[in-house]
Amino acid sequence: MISEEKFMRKLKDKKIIDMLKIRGSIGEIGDDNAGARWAYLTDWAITNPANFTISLDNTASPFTSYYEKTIANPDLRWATVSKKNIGFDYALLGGMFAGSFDLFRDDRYDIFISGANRSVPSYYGAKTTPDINKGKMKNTGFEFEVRFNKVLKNGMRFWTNANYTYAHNVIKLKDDPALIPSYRKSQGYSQGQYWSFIDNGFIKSYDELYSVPEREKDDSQVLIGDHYIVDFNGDCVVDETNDQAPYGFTGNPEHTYNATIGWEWKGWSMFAQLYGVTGVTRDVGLPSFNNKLLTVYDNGTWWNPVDGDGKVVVPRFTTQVSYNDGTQYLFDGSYFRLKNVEVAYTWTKGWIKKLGFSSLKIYLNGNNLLLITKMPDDRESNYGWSGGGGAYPTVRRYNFGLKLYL
Ligand SMILES: [Ca+2]
Repeated sequence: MISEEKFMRKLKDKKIIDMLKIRGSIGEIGDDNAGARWAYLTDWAITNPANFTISLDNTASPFTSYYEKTIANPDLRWATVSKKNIGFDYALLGGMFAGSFDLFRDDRYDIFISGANRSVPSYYGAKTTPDINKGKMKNTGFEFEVRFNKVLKNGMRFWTNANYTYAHNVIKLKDDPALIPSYRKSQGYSQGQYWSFIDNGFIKSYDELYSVPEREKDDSQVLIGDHYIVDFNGDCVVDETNDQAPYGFTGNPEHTYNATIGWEWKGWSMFAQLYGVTGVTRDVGLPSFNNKLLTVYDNGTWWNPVDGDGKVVVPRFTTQVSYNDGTQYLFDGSYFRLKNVEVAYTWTKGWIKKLGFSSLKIYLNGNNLLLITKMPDDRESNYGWSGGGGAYPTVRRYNFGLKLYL
């Protein structure tokens, strides 16, 4: 508590700094949310067929044969998170401003990687690869909060609560194959990073159609009006493994900001809450019927050969051409929202007292009144039904009501 120190006395007496506190913490926690239950035990199973044919006359062996179904890793343990945090709390100018600032860093290590996700050479002899604690991840960020409160001489009060959060994570180590190019590795990117085919607009003419890079799948079905998919690694063929590159951010916003602004005077009160996020990418597949047909979505105009314009690839009824998505369905998920607004009047004196109540509040409020975003629909996450299809849209609401307090 710096503000209690002697050298701060003057600033405190003059009501410049009311309170200033520095704090920090450091600690370790475990995370055991990983892996199969018996991964530390070797599991033997009966072969199929159970008795090998080992003799020259094709009769089965009288002995049951076993194979090592799961190779154990007896050293498996939980992942560890080392958490560090430093911050300060403050109050300034006689309580007019107050708030806090926090800087944090989490280092995760020994992250569980299942055998199926490990990179082992093709000549590895066993059927399954043992699980391992190997992954490393770094999560850093900061949080800033300001509260403002001012009461004027005539009793009018203004107040604000605002905060901003930044969080970013990086995979420091995962069991990526050593010789693949860096854009195909998880290492160096965030957990949940999107990978996508990269499009370079539309194929506009037959001349262009014949000159686009060949696709490994459905090449004969590519037509004018489809996406020109970039051959990212330059080997003259577009394929699933080599031509998807990191694109945009993850589904978790890196920047979150939130502010509530209010005003009160003689029974009247008003407040508005603003909320926004940036640094987020959303995969909105817009499926209708059984495919990404876009039939019921207003998602801009389809590409057309007349004016060579449009925003989305012309949908096909059943056969969507492979690798055609490009970045068409990956949206900048940033938004800015007027989340809540309320206007109210409260009676606390006079007739309301005579009726035997302590107060009466009449209010009109609304949720989600304004939204600024590049997204095709109003959603805050993709965590609904599967993949890009889910997420129930956010609703707009108006309420009018009264609250009577005894
Ligand atoms: Ca390629």
